[in-house]
Amino acid sequence: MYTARLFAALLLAVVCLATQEEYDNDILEEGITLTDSQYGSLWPLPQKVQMSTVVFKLSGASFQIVDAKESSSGASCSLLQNAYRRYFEYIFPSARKQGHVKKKTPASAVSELQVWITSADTECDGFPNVTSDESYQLSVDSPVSVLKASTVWGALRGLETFSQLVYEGEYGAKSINRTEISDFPRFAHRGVLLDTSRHFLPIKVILANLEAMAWNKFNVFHWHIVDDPSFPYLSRTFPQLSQQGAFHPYTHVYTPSDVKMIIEFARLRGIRVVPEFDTPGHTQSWGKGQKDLLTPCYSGASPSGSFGPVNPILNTTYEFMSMFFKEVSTVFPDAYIHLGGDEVDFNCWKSNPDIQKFMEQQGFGTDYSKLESLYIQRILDIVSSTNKHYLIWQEVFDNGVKLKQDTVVNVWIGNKVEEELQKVTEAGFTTILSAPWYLDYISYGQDWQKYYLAEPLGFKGTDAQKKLVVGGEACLWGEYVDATNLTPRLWYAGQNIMRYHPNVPQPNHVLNPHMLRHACCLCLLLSRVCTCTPPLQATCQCCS
Ligand code: CP6
Repeated sequence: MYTARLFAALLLAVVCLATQEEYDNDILEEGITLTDSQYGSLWPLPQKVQMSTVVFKLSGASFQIVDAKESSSGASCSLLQNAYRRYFEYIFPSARKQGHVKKKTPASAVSELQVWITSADTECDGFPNVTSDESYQLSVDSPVSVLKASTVWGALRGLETFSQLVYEGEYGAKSINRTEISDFPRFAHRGVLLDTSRHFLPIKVILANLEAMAWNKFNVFHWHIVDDPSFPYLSRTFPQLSQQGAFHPYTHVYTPSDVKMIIEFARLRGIRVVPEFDTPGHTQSWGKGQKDLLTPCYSGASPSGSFGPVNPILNTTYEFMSMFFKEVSTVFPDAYIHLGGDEVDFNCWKSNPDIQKFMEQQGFGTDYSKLESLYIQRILDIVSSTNKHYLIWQEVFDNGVKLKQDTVVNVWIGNKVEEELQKVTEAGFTTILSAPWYLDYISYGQDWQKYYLAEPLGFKGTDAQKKLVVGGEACLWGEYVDATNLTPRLWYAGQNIMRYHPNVPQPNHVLNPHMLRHACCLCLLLSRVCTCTPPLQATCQCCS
């Protein structure tokens, strides 16, 4: 059921990642206490909101989103022009296209939202990164509202906020209250992990997810693109990897142009795409198209026919990886590549006589984590030489691999999270937290409570250490997720979610128009028919 309740358990992650800790702005200019419902559509709640009871109308026939005269950005910035059109259509789903006939605007209406980019470098044609400035100031007034941001990235967040302020007043007229907002995200890295190996995810599902991420101000798509079950990444250098390793060599692959499209769709929404090529474990699918890449496991004195992690003792392994990551570094523009390094099973390495011999030569004894470290070290050097930074799962840090100072350690193991964050930041590494936000994991009970309560800065450490926590990620591992359930599982977890968190103002109308818009747009994107509960039927146009 795609209804307004679409907003997910995930939102909790937003609560933790993108909102302030305490709200003290509940007093209106006019001195009236603001009821929670007026904040109802603002998600995540901006840092500072001053909302008045003065209401302006907004008409699809006259309203437009335009560049402010003073703006350093203009008609040539297609990212913003695109966003103006998109947000206009969110606000007026069936009205004329933005920029056509202009009717006279009635008094007490907002006729324009002027978008003012203040920095000389608007970053319009660039890619967002971890230091991007996403702050903005929004002033909603009549007849002109102004959205001010130093770069396009802040403007995108501000447009989202503006659209969230619009609601349907009496007789369905679009309305917006006089409001002053200034906002910036609490954390720079607000990620969602999707796994396209356990189940192939069609492009439109990935795009729908990126759309939902933008609505919730998430800014990193961590693309766990390949893993044991399948290799859907179509490599130009090694096409046999997906030819042999994908679930289907033509229909269940991401071609270079697919990947390009996903990256551009994300960029237009201020979202980074960080690919993960997880090695040396989680690589069964790589072995199908790349002979001798994986370690042959032995049963007694002879090969058992099964394979383990990447073979770390062959030169050919590193020759292959050099060429592979050279390609990956050109296909994905983000400054970071996630190199995995998690859950390496040593049993196969232990069984293999060549590996045993190598261990002896290196003086590693029986400590296979040393072999793992040797492998990872070489991969890190290979990737550094392509001028990329890298992220790794926490085991790589735990095993004492020597890491470049700009490495980001991804903490995912659910127990001792605080201890781990303390250690990682004490060693001076930047970190992002993924535990406990495993939205694929459904227990018999309300998982979202613990998601809301998780606090990335809740460990003992200095201010300098806390600054190293750049954010977090909600993970949707793919074992039990495919195109049929991804969107509802990630973005919808029942209306009570919104009501639980103490920091989230409680909308007294949970089914507010903003959420409705989200639900409807998702319906359209997924070309699925959704059913709406009776109060919504009148307004939810895409629902039957
Ligand atoms: N796949 C890969 C996974 C997990 C990891 N790596 C995973 C396992 C259990 C939990 C969370 C994640 N499914 N490649 C670990 C990062 Cl609880």
